[in-house]
Amino acid sequence: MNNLLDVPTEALLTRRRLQPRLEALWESTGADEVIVEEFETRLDEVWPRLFRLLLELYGDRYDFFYHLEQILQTAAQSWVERPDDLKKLDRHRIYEEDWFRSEKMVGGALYVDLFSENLGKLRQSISYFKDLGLSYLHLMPLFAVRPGDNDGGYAISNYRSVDPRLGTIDDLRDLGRDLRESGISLVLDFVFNHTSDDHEWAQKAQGGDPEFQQYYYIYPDRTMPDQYERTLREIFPTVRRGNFTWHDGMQQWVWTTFNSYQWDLRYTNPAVFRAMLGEMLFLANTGVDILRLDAVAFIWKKMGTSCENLPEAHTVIQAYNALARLAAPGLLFKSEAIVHPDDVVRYISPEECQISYNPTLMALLWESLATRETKLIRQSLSHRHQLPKHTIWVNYLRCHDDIGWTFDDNDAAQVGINGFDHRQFLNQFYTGQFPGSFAHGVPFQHNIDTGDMRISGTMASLAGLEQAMQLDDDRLKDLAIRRIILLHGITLSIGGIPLLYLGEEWGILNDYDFVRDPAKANDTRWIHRPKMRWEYLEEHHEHVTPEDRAIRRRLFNSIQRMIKIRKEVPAVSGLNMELVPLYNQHVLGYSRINDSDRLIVLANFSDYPQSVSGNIVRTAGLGRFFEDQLSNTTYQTSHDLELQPYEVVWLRRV
Ligand code: OTU
Repeated sequence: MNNLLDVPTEALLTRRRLQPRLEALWESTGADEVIVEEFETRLDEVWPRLFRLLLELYGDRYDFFYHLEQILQTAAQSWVERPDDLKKLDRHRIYEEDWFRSEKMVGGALYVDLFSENLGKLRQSISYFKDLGLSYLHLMPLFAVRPGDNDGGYAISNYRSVDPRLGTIDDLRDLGRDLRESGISLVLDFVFNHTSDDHEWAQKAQGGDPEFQQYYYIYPDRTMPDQYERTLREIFPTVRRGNFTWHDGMQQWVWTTFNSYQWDLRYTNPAVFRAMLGEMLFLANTGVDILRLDAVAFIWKKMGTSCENLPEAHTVIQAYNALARLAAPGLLFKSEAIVHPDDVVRYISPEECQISYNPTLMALLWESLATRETKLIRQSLSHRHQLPKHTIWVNYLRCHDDIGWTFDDNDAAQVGINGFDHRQFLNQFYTGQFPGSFAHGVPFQHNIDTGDMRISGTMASLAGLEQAMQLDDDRLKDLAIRRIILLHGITLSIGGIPLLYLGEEWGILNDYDFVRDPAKANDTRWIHRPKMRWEYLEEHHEHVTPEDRAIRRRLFNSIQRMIKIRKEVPAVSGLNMELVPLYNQHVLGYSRINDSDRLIVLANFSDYPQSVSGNIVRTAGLGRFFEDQLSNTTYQTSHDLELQPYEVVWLRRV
């Protein structure tokens, strides 16, 4: 890099130097003129930013230009190979950049094998997804994995082939096409922090190939690992203490943030950046609409830091985003950062991840259920919900992972709560140890040194349905169902893409049998990854009692109905969410506005009725007469509103 030139000038000159390489590629691939022109137009636009980002990451390398060339060629090649129907979609989406922010967007997530055995059979469930109202489907990792334990698919041995038990890459392409035709976007994981220990690169590293040893963090002795450990957290402390694993074959230490067989990739090496770009764009070209960027917080390491959420992690993702704009412009990124709320939002922008999980809202909804109070969730929402334009939250209640209490301790202190003690309480509550708790959860990754713990359990078991059914108590069953509906009533209206973890619409309970499978027994998250209970859909089934069926039906019908209503309320896709001050600590209230459409949501977190003054609703902008969209009850402001235990109402003007 010539120090006398400024970055924009250097970018321009480099772009000129790269042009002949690009032209050679167009020539050799026989790309037609339109395709070439589209790419180069976008390149002119993206290049200054992309160049700056890559310069920040790799500019001090003697071979920087070589890597730039490789990276650009990978992008260009992928664009040429991108199927025509996807290119068509790209062209569409460039002009409709907010397509994913619609009130029509509702997501679902599932494991292919647990839901329907394989990809072929999953195609037959498209009518089910449509019936439920889904327009976004996240399939849990379905790629080739190592034998034995594979962290639910998150230990990938080949990003370009599907786990043969689930189907083939062509089955995936076919499914993607069918989903697209049904108006359902496909979401897949991009597990880019680590590969499995039997991935080709890891195998070559094990074979002593120095090129591939540079793909990972591998050390001959404890010197470096010990230095790093001083400032690292432990993510899976019950798997193995610390973040490094001794590899017998190599006689060396390997950085493994998660399980010992998940080897962290070394993004300080531009060859890794380039190689994973190739895998990412390959995935995009199978027909993925949204890539879920797994474990984003961990992708960059630096001695003396926590190696989480480092500025360079953002730079890597932004560079990938810029490259996606070039080679797969319709593709969106969803950030999976289950970290402190201040750090979560740093991944969210049109230039980085347009979509992000909202772990704080998720955790605080469960917190409100446990405490029956809304002060902490209100405090957090008051300054944490607003996102930049052209981005959106994914609001979920349960997923394949544990629940971690990722709220901010200052938010807690503001409302008189001690964060540390409160987490202890929540862990006690959700593992059913706190007196009066309705929850049947189990600990995940209990760290005996720090006392840290996360919670596993299905939606229904955590919300009290399991306990109520065991006690065979009708009142408790009713309360549990109301809790579940209450939570959905919020994620479906508060602003963001609501995401259902499929099975929760039937209130499926914990599966304690996971311990029988040695590949799962050490990971309690399997308790909330049960098989889909298709028998609930049937009119009669020998294993389902009429009462059980009635409970499941009530849940399914309520959720399906709320989804339908959401899609008819433009206010839920508005940019703002304003809290409505209610002077009742048990009730959460907020308003949503989109143009002239207004919605006010009130949610009672108490197991007793609560009243809210009608006048407050009027001054919050609904006028004198309004109707609850969920129950079709009409109210007027001269009267107070009586909310039933755990009732949620969606109020609109009549
Ligand atoms: C993700 O989660 C996946 O969702 C998990 O299923 C995987 O096991 C893991 O990565 C490794 O691929 O630690 O407990 O954001 O909370 O990235 C879940 C930080 C996890 C982590 C999150 C990770």
